[in-house]
Amino acid sequence: MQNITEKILKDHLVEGDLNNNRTTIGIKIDQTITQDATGTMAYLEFEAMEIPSIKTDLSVSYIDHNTLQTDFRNMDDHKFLQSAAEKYGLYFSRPGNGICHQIHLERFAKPGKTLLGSDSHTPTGGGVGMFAIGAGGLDVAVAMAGEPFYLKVPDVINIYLTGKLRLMVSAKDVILEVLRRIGVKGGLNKVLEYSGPGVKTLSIPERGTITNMGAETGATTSIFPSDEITKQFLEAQDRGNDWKLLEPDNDARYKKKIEINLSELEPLVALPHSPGNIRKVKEIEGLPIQQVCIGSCTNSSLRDLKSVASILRGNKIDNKISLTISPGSRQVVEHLIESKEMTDLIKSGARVLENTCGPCIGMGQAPSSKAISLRTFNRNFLGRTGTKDAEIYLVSPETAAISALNGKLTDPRSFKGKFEFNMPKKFIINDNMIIPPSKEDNKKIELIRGPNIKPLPPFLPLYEILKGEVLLKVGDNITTDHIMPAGAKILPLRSNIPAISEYVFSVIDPEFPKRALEKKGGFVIGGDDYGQGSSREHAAIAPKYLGVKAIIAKSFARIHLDNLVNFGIVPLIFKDPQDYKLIEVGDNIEIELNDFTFENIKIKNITKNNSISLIHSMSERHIDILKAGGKLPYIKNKQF
Ligand code: MIC
Ligand code: SF4
Repeated sequence: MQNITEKILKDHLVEGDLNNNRTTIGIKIDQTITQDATGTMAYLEFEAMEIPSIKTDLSVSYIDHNTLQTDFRNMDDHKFLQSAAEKYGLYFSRPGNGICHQIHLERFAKPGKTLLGSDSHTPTGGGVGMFAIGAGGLDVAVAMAGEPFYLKVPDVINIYLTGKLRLMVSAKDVILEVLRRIGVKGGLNKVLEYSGPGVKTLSIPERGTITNMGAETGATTSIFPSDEITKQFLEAQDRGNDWKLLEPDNDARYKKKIEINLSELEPLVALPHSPGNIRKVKEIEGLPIQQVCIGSCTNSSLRDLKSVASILRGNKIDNKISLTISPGSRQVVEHLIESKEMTDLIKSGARVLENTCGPCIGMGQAPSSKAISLRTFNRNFLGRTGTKDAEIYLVSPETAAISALNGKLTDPRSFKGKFEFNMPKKFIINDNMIIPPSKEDNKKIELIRGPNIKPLPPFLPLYEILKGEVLLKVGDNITTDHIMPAGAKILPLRSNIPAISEYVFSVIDPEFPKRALEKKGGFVIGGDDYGQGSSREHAAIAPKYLGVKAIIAKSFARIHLDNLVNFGIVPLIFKDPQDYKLIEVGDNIEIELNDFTFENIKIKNITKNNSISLIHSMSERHIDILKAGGKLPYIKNKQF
């Protein structure tokens, strides 16, 4: 009576008790992925572990984020990453090949296997029944070294699908509906496992869209069964041998069941500035828009762009709209060229961009002041476009395409033209932009370090009494894009911690880095779900570099909590969330960790002469890592 999650976790369990969902388990990781914005740190960390080569079945280093090369820095990073792939035995997906999650689904993902990726949208692999988890770069580096990945035993939530999507309602609307129901922290320490008769009506790219954006619920991962449709997809990718049947047992048990009737769904939209802020498109139809961006790891598959081409065919976009399309991979592009659907896109006025993350991470295409940008992406956080006062609305490719024609937000069901497209029986396979692991003696291979690659700064061990000032107090739903913004200007600094730390919290309080350094560090007070969003460990490393000792919040997002611990910042929680009100910026406080037991700990507020009780949600392992001064020293002490 096992569900899919239990089956895969049981197969991969190396430590802990699967039946006790209050505990931490260690699982074997079969595959890893990194991308260039998190990869440089991950391979510097791997280097620090002094392991000659990776120990996973397969690891891939992708270049897809930092592809706008306005000076030497991004390409310095690419060269470093290529040399690291060669030295340590990884596949290397060259810049311009496509977005990591899209390519991984096409070329490498395998049902029943585990995947750890230094990117929060790694769960895209769940579309083919892979147990795919996002994590910080250091956790991925440690997995590449053959060590288990540790996670809380998740609660498995069954999303039971019935019915069939109606015309112009698509997979994006399914995941927006999930977000409408459970919100941006409804998935915390949970796996969203899909089943029911509706599953077989969804193709693999559609399933990938759903598991991809499951990340926005904070879920550990999302997963679909591996069935006949998965088999056909893998066969069409010339990977029939990678298929295996993976289904829940008939009497599988779940913690909770959420039923979604696909036939009843309508086009949905996520309003600024949270992917959990869902409305029906109908409710705000007519909203004037200035920009439409189609692409990202959520909606850049061949299925999605064929659908867009079908809507744009023979039509012209509105004169006031800038429409960009970033295909997910070269395979997608080659097909669109062969079928001439690329011509439909171009003739309509679309600006076809490189196959990368592009506008999704603010690598170009920043909208105009106060613009409304309609995007098929997964995140609409403040400032993420590169324009602070712009607003992002998240929609399906169908809603985006018809809205681009009309110059305003439009329910795609009003499209009167012919809407049809056919998927190929066999995909065009061309892996010439993926360099396989080198067969040469890797000891001789040197890592190429241009001036942009700076070594990891040394960090001080944790003290038993933490003292200092409250440097910043923020509200609920602070994302890693608030803590460590991305975009074309800041992303090139990802391999240079001292330089990138100058931008910590710059969207909220540009003076923060200066103040933190002047005060020799201190504390940050947060609200609910602090650190939601991306896996970027820079949102922990850079504050650590500035001297941040602890974050005291109402609750934390999973990946960010791991990252804080990995770099020696203590994540603490208000025992009574109301106490959040009792502490202000500038308060001088002390926290005694009580022999590092973390029991009965309190904030001693010297300025206000009061005390506040704290708790935490860390495992014993987390505490050991903190005591060791972070995960690198912890791993080194274990001397594996
Ligand atoms: C994102 O979508 O925010 C990113 C950029 O892909 C991040 C990773 C990063 O910050 O490098 C993510 O989702 O983990
Ligand atoms: Fe890239 Fe955007 Fe996907 Fe992140 S969410 S991996 S930036 S496409």
